[in-house]
Amino acid sequence: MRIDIISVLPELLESPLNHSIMKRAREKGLLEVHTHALRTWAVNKYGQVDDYQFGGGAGMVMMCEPLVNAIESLQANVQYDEIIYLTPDGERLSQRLVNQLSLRQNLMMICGHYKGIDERVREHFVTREVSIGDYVLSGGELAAAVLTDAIGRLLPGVLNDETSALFDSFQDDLLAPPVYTRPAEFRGWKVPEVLLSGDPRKVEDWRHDQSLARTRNRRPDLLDDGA
Ligand code: 6GU
Repeated sequence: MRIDIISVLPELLESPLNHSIMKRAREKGLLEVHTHALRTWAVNKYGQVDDYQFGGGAGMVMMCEPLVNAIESLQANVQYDEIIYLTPDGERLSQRLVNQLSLRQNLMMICGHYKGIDERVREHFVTREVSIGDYVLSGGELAAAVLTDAIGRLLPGVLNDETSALFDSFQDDLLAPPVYTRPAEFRGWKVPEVLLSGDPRKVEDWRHDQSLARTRNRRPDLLDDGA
């Protein structure tokens, strides 16, 4: 999978995508992430990429021309399956959407800043708009890093134990069960007996019960309608 990300602050994207699982995925060539500084396509020598909004009001808007030049120059080399604009008014990100996007070959992501990007770019180039939750970030970069991480870890060969993503919270609309490691007793606090039993059937049943109970308690909305 190849992901190209257009941003006014590409440095913000690098660190989260250069450690741990994402670092390994990139080193193995399973995930190719290219970040692009929008200023490369600025309209003047001052590096301008934003301007005042028509109609007045506080806040700058990211201009059409730099964005469209950036998009089209990337499109000259790669056929993108989706051009995703990260924006708080987009579709709320879910594991379902992450799963879908992980099946694509080439994704482009556009990070908004200030008041966002000129609406005409959304109309004529963007194919999907994604928000990572109902709160406002100062820019789309952290959201793009979140989306890239969530997608990247699903790519075949990225996780060591390929089955382990199957047990993630949300992968089947259930939260993950509690986990423990050594020692079996710490300050008198014991690990549940069943996990030491060596009986895989019992362990599996216990984990499923715990998942259900945890979901019922914390996120009943996940059980209600299967949505
Ligand atoms: Cl994608 N962008 C910004 N700026 N804020 C957000 C977001 C995106 N998703 C949630 N909040």
